[in-house]
Amino acid sequence: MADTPPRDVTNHILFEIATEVANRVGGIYSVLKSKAQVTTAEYGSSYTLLGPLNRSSAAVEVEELTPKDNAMVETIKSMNERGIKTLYGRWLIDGAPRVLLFDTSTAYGYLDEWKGDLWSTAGIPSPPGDAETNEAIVFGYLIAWFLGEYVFHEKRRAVVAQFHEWLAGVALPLCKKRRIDVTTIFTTHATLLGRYLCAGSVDFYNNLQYFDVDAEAGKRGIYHRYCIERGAAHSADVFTTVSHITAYESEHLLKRKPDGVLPNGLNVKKFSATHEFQNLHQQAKAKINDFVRGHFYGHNDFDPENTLYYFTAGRYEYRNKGVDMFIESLARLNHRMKSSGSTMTVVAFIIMPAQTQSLTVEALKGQAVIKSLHDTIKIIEQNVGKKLFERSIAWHEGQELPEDKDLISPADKIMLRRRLFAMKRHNLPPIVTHNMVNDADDPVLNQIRRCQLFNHPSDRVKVVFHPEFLNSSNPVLPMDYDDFVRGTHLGVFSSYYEPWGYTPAECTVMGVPSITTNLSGFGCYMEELIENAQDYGIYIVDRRMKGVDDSVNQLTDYMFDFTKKSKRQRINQRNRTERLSDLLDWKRMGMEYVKARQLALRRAYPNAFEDDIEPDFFGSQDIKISRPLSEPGSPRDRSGMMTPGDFASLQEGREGLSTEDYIAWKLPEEEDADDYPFPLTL
Ligand code: G6P
Ligand code: 1S3
Repeated sequence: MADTPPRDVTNHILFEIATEVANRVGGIYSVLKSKAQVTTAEYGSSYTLLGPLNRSSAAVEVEELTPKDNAMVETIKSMNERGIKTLYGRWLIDGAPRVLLFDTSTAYGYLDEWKGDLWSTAGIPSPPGDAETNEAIVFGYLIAWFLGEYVFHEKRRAVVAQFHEWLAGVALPLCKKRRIDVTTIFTTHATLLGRYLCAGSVDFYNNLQYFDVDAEAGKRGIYHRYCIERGAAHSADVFTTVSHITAYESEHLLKRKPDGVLPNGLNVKKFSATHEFQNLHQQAKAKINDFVRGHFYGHNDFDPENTLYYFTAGRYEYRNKGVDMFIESLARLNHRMKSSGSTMTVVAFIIMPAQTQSLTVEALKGQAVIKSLHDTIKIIEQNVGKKLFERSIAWHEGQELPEDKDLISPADKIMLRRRLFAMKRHNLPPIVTHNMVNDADDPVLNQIRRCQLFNHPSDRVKVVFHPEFLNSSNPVLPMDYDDFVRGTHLGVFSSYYEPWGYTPAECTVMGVPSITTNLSGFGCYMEELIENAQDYGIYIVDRRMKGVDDSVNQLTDYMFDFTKKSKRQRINQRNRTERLSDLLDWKRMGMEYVKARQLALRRAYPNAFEDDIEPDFFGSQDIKISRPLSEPGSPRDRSGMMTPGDFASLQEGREGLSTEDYIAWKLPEEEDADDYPFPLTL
């Protein structure tokens, strides 16, 4: 056989494969979308995302293009000729990466053949009736087909293919079996078994090494899915997860120790001055105030100035996302605030989509009565102003000043009285804003019932369950999620199973303090990086070493202490929280992706590298961010890469990429220290 020249690893091509490309389902969409900017800055047109075609979301998210790269043109042509429909285009997001979407419905004719092949080549079964798995198989075979053809046409440059999550993982064993000349990375954002086991009532973390994984998967009817996930993890050249805690879980449940951790970043947009985001908080809070006035009509006996908004949000996984613990802690907080005579009120929001029928009449009525009251008072205000003005211009020297008697006309008084009567209420303000499909069995509602958090006037903690994602066209709470988060005071995410956790990370970049746990990837990451995370508004509940009751008490303590902060302290803390946002920027986090790709290239093409010793790409570097700079004795000169691994990128010499593309993180300079005269915690 004639020697083929080695593939060019320096100038390689990158494909990222996932089911959430230009198709919002969950967390992976956030990862791909927010990361796009740094990846296109690095790769330009050498980067393409591959996903299944969802026509309705692609219609708004993707602009069709004609491919220019010859291998891409030839590969698409050949697949199209065999009946596979595709859409090639630009994803309309920051960075505008190229995407190639496969219409899986055009490949179902091959399903039975592929299922048989999957069994004979990889030993992975695929029982009938599992539509999600069928879709994963069809997509996986299309991807393997695409990659095989692509490297046939592109013989010069190396190809890195990074797969996200089991749903995109079927192609991995196929690439290996077919010896397709690509190097692969598999990144898992959770494990199937982990999610299932945690949602039940097992002591997950203490038993990780003892689970009989095949039996547990079988008991839950997910053995075939588990095989795909495990097959993907074992077939990839490089296997990674999103956090150390999920790495540990993967080692035991998928039986392969990950090569590295690729934490999730965000596309951080910085404000030039802190007052800008503080003003946004104030504006967004005013909108939440409007909602609260309507929702609690007839019971607005708490002062908005002394009211704090706490919230939790996410996918409705009651136990995994720690909603059980949150509600229990709210009940204890209520008790603590009552017994200490607190003058504060906490309104706690739970934003988690559940099955609903419609908004409740009560929720709609609440907003309507307050709007009518508002409109009526506006009319009265105008009438009063007009009358006062007329009396004033008729005033002569020597007369008494225009009197305020009868400024409100009898008709206006009647109108006002009607509005006040409409606000009379014989029931308590509702807990939930929607009619639930399964009200009696809903775990959140049942926990609220058990804890008797019924929005009684004497309660210092009020609860609002909004079982639908937020959006600005909602008639009851018309706000987009980001605006809502900005207007709150504290995010609470007491998760039991949370491989990463975007929700607290989003709070941080918006300058909103949050509570998370040391069972979440984000919590562990921040705990490792910041010496005294609480000073920065990052509170971490210990759910690892403490018993449940102690963890609940710790969460209650955090929430209670927060109610004791002065407004000034809250403002200062928000400034500190926001200053951490560079820490979560993809410009830093993306570094771990660079390392994973380098490792994959080294493993597939060792001869292309001069030194044959694989560097420890992901070895950890123990640098901590110290106390806030306003605290005595804190260093001002600390800087460094500070990602979980040290930077040893081999891409340095590559055209188009320099270390400058990825910022070295440096704690921003503290503003005038006089701005922070108070100790942070009481
Ligand atoms: C921001 C605004 C201030 C406002 C404050 C309220 O900092 O710039 O004008 O007073 O928010 O903070 P609070 O924690 O009470 O919502
Ligand atoms: C997963 O989504 P989830 O909410 O089911 O992936 C996310 C992105 O990596 C991650 O943030 C989250 O913790 C995982 O759980």
